[in-house]
Amino acid sequence: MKSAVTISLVPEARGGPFVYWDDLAAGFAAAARHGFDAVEIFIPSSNAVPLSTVQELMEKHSLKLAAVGTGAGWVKHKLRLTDSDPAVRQRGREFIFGIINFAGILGAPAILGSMQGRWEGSVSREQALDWLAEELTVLGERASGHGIPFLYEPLNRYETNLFNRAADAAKFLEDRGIKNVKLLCDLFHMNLEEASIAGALHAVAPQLGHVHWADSNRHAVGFGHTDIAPIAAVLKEIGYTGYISAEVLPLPDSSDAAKQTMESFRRWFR
Ligand code: LER
Ligand code: MN
Repeated sequence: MKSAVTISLVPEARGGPFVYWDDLAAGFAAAARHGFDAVEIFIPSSNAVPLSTVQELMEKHSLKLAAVGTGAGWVKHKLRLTDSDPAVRQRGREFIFGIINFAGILGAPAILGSMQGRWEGSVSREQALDWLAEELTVLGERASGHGIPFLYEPLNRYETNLFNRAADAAKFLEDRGIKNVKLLCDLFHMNLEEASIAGALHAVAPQLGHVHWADSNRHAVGFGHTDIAPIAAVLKEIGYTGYISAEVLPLPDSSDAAKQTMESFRRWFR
């Protein structure tokens, strides 16, 4: 397993669960100082940051890129893949193509989280799921051009009504024959939605591609009340070798959230 910490360059996401903010170079330097293996970044769009800048920082600090989020597509550009307007869905797909390419060149997967949207108004659940399947199929294919999977993240009920639980999302990917899409399991969402976080991780083991490592209150693991022992045990038992990435609030501040995350990572996985 490998450790990662989040950096957001999206002002519209302010208040969100990211450890470092606004300054990519400072975020990389801090991640290296704390001993992380990688960073996970949230960028306003694929052309907002030069690829070479990220490449140079990765080399300078010997850090990998764990993943690149597409959340700005929703919070900044209001693009959703299940929007009733076909032009919005199309722009959403193109926005994510850009991120897949950006991340792919740097050896990382792109994530679909809040851009999945929700079914509501004139859009039935059935219709939204058909669109979601179509988009995930195309996005998985596009990512395969880089030899990297695409990541789909079930979210809690307050953020989407498409998929809230990991096993439901895994079954959907399987039933629809969607290739090269892995699941991102976020412990914060799972704490709200799963009967058993460890049980759900076990159930989706073959499809598990990435983990957002957060406590019950979305603070760094150890700052809330999630029982981590069975979760860590199951990740080891299933032979998970991917990223354990801290998508948490920068509380009490970024440095303490990063430090606590590394302490939890070393405690459970080293
Ligand atoms: C994204 O990874 C996520 O978990 C959502 O809650 C958006 O912040
Ligand atoms: Mn997440």
